[in-house]
Amino acid sequence: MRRTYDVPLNILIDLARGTLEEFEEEVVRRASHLRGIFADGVALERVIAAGDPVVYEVRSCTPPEAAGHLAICSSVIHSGRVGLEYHMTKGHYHVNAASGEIYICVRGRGYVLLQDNSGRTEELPLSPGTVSYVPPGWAHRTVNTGDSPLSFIGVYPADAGHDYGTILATGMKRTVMDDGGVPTPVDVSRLGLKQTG
Ligand code: S6P
Ligand code: ZN
Repeated sequence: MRRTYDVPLNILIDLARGTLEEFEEEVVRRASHLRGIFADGVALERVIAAGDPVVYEVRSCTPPEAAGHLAICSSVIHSGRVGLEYHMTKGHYHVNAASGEIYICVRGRGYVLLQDNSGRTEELPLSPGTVSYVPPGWAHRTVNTGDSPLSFIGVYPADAGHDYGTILATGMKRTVMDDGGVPTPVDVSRLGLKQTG
């Protein structure tokens, strides 16, 4: 039965996996959905040709997209690399710029990369138990730098909306690269590669 979210309710999380057990929507993003996201477009095409792996999966509870309601989602980013970068999400601003978000990391290691439209950037390390606060107006992208899945729960205003176009058009300033075996936040320009897509 579809939940209407007009009465109090519990939603179960599988704490071993870091995923919602009950949800209304699921999105699966493969490498081929992520053209234009990674700095090394040639490396991305190689990954797609080698089997087009699932990079991340998002499960969402979808209360009405109205002021006052809160949306809840779980994200699992599988371990993997594209060139010198690690598997990561598309990244987005919220359409309603007054909407922040919190991420509660359940499993794995990584970073949430943030930037605002005045040029400020921030990288917050993720590990089980970190609660990352995304203020209104900050774009956010999540990167799995470990050898196992990175899982986190997100909570945000249900009427936030998702703007992917701005990040696709402008890119994000910062990424995380494998620098001699150490996941290191760097300016994307440091990679000196062309994106495709
Ligand atoms: C939603 C929240 C997350 C992301 C998910 C995938 O506001 O930030 O649920 O949607 O981690 O990232 P993206 O950038 O593909 O939506
Ligand atoms: Zn968000």
